[in-house]
Amino acid sequence: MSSIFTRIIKREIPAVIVYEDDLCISFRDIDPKAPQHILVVPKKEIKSMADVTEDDELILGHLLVKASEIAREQGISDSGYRIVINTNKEGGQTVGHVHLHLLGGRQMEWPPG
Ligand code: DGP
Repeated sequence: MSSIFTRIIKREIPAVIVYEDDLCISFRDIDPKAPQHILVVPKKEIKSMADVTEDDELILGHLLVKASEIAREQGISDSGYRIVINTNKEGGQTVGHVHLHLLGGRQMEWPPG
């Protein structure tokens, strides 16, 4: 069974897509936790950061580079933003397909909840 994010990649489920290339897709989170809340998702269906191997080095680096570019395009680069990767149950992960949250447009707090 494909993950919900793979279904977005295949256009089986609609999403507000902000970027896409051969390795990743980026779209607005359906339940935003900040004025800007964008997900950056590898097209390879890696379940979680706990499942990453050395083969994923290029993909994971790519996600971070694209998140930086998207933040610049969305105008939150200078003001600042947070990148989050929730991992497994105690990490708060709810979708079993690695994704990076790009959050911005408001002051972030530390420590996170
Ligand atoms: P996480 O809890 O870290 O696994 O984050 C999953 C995020 O995915 C959560 O913030 C809500 C978002 N999400 C779940 N289903 C959909 C969907 O169908 N479309 C979009 N755009 N976002 C989704």
